[in-house]
Amino acid sequence: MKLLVALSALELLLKATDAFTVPHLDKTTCRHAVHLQVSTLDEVKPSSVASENLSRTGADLDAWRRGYSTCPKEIPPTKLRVELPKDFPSGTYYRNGGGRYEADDGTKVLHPFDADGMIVAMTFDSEENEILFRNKFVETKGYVEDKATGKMSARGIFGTMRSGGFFANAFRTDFKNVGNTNVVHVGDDLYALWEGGLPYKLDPLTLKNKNGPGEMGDTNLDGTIKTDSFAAHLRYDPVNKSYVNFAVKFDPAVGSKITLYELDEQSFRPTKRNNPSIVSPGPGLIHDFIITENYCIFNINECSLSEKNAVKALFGFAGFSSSIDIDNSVKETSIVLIPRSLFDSNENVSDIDFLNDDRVIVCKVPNHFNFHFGNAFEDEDGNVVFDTTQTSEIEIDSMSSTSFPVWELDDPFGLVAPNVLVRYTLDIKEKKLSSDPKVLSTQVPEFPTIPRDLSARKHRYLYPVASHRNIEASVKKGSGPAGALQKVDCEFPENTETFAFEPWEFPGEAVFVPKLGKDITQPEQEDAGYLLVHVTNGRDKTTDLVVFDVEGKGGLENGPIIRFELPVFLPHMLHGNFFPGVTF
Ligand SMILES: *[C@@H]1O[C@H](CO)[C@@H](O)[C@H](O)[C@H]1NC(C)=O
Ligand SMILES: *[C@@H]1O[C@H](CO)[C@@H](O)[C@H](O)[C@H]1NC(C)=O
Ligand SMILES: *[C@H]1O[C@@H](CO)[C@H](O)[C@@H](O)[C@@H]1NC(C)=O
Ligand SMILES: [Fe+2]
Repeated sequence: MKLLVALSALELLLKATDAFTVPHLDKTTCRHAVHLQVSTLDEVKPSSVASENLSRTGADLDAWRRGYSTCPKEIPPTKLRVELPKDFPSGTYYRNGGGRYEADDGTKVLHPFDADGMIVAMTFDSEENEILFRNKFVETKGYVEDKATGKMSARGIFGTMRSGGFFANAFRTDFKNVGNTNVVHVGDDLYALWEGGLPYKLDPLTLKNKNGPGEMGDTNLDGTIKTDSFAAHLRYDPVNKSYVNFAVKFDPAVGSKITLYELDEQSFRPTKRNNPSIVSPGPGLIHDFIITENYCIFNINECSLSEKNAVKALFGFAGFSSSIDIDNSVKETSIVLIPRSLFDSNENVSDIDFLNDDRVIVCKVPNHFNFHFGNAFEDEDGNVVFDTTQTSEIEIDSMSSTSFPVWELDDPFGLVAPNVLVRYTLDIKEKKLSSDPKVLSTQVPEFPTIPRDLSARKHRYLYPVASHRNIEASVKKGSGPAGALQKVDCEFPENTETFAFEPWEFPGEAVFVPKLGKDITQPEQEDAGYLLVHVTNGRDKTTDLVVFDVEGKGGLENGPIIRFELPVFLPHMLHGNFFPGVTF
């Protein structure tokens, strides 16, 4: 359940109310000695996990389950002494993710995506060999209310219930904006993003709400965001120095409407005259997208509204996310390419019926489902190339629960089809695949990271998390949590490197930090950087920061160059980014 579902479930079920009358680490050899004021690197204890108690991907699932535990404390900005490589740039690594798994009255969060957001920030200073560490829960309206009342004040989209049982939940569709999915630093501000609502504006140093007291800090950016939500997956355009993002809204009468935004990277205000939008029939399950120089690209699956589950959800017997049915039986899915020129068009670019409007390119490709894309670019021949972590099918229903946390299932990964990383090359003139999809990794890849400055440009390497060990590619069902990192060579996949952690260790999404003095946009220097990752140890309830030097062949497989225990345990987290130059 490390996957992320994107749906505009708020709108979905508000409308549904109308629609239904009823209501590895061999003891790391660190090239750089680590001195911490907080703790030292412990000896890695011998494995206590019998092979019979490991999942098919080699994970200790009991340890994985304990990774979904509340972060025990907030640490104010605190200096750690860590010897850093001299070419490690100054800057701040921010990450967001669910941090709180029960209310004070004991009411549990039932799905990881319903947990209150928490930001962890690490500001690197390689001259002083210091890291400024801090972590804080995102002070959303719901979080503040929960803290004040001791209760779970609102339902979560994935099944978490308000305190008070059945009568406190039936017909409640006012969800908590948990602000838990991504975090971006813009100008002098930090924004916590959650796709079901507006961003929260935070102080980049203290991580407190920027507005207040009294105001919560959720913002539509002075009217910039015209929808009541804003996706958590903005994409960076390093050439035009802008962010492109989208919002999805579902209305049963119209379908799903996807609205596009292009914002300046410094001001976070529009750079273009329009906010193009497209409409598609049926509810959308759209969490992520990608851009190239000329296109915004979505994968739009055939979905329908599950009436049965929507009614159950209204009564509090199901999570709202279960109301979307993905049709796993269809043969094709639509890759939809929206020209970025529409942002500047003089035409009406609102509510474009993408299936019947020749301004939008639709390529049918074999059906698959993906939460996350790696990257996209236009190649020398004018093809659009993109990489995606996909599955053959997905069951949203099985991913939501209203009675116990999903991670407590006996076999939580049993029903999940394992991910593969696949490259698609599209001939956009012919509106079809120009070659067969190419499989790049079968080791259950997820969170495919690329260097920020290669976004929308041609890339060779991707850095996803992967399972502890590789599994047979032919297997239809039975996945596993993240237990390794990969450096995937998209041109020569046989050169892909993998570093596996211990069965009880679970890496989150990695970030790539380019080395000072290197230009990663030059093909021969593309991998000249460090890979940073938080590794959650669910056996000991500790979290380490682990750094790899991935430049050159064998860089990743040589193991970490820095590894130390953070001052606080961090549960499994979601998305983050490194912002060079952000110091305090
Ligand atoms: C496997 O896990 C179960 C349940 O936690 C435990 O009772 C059992 O002793 C474990 N088996 C081994 C060989 O460690
Ligand atoms: C990016 O900037 C270039 C140069 O200013 C401009 O020609 C191009 O249209 C811009 N691209 C987009 C998608 O805005
Ligand atoms: C643009 O105009 C609006 C009304 O202002 C209509 O509702 C849209 O359907 C129309 N969009 C297109 C693509 O013609
Ligand atoms: Fe995501």
